[in-house]
Amino acid sequence: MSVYQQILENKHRGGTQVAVLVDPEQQHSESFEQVALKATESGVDFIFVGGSLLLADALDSCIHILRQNTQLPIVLFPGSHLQIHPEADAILLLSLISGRNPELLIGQHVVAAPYLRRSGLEIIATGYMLVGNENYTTAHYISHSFPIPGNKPDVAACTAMAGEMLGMKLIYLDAGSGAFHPVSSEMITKVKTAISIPIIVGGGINHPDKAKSAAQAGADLLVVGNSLEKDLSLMLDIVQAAKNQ
Ligand code: 1GP
Repeated sequence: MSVYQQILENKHRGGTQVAVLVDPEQQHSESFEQVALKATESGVDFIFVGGSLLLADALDSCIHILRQNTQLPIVLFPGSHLQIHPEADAILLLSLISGRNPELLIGQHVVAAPYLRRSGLEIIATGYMLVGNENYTTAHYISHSFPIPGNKPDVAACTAMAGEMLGMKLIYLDAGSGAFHPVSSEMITKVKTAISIPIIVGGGINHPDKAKSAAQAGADLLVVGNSLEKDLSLMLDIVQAAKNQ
């Protein structure tokens, strides 16, 4: 079954799935193995791979190690067109619809399109929305875009509606990696009621209570990265908190 089909079927069942985000550049290669094993035993649904920077060109070895240690689908969450790897299962083709930077709305996609076509990857068009009031996060800085203010759920809902009307298959609400405040429940619920495609929520989900709140608010898929880089033992509790809603 395709990755998108799995996300859709879960949404129809009313559940919340969990993806663990692995940043190939921020972790040591031994930890890829640990993440893969822990994710499998904890009931995680997907492994996302991606990050903002290319420091050590570790994408290739990261994907190989993950593959050797888990059967979970590996989904690229690329920081740029340089983070495409044909041995993943799928790629979130992100268009930064919260921003007005043409390179991230369509520019890099044009450069990547022929390569993506040849790669055989499952391509999932995703309306990507940065959200938050915090001073520059890495994502905001790198993307040259302003996030949607965290206290403006109507702006987020209208942006998500436009994304769905333009044909996006997923909406990703992201407070940015390591965000102090995750996307609010109010904003998740408002977006949820405005669209019918699945909603991914990430950024700052570093405690089971935050996972529970986002799941209760209507997130179809939670992405957890930073907190697990610091403490892998959180994984099971976060997965259970998300799924028991
Ligand atoms: C960031 O949504 C992801 O783009 C995950 O965020 O690293 O804060 O979990 P964290």
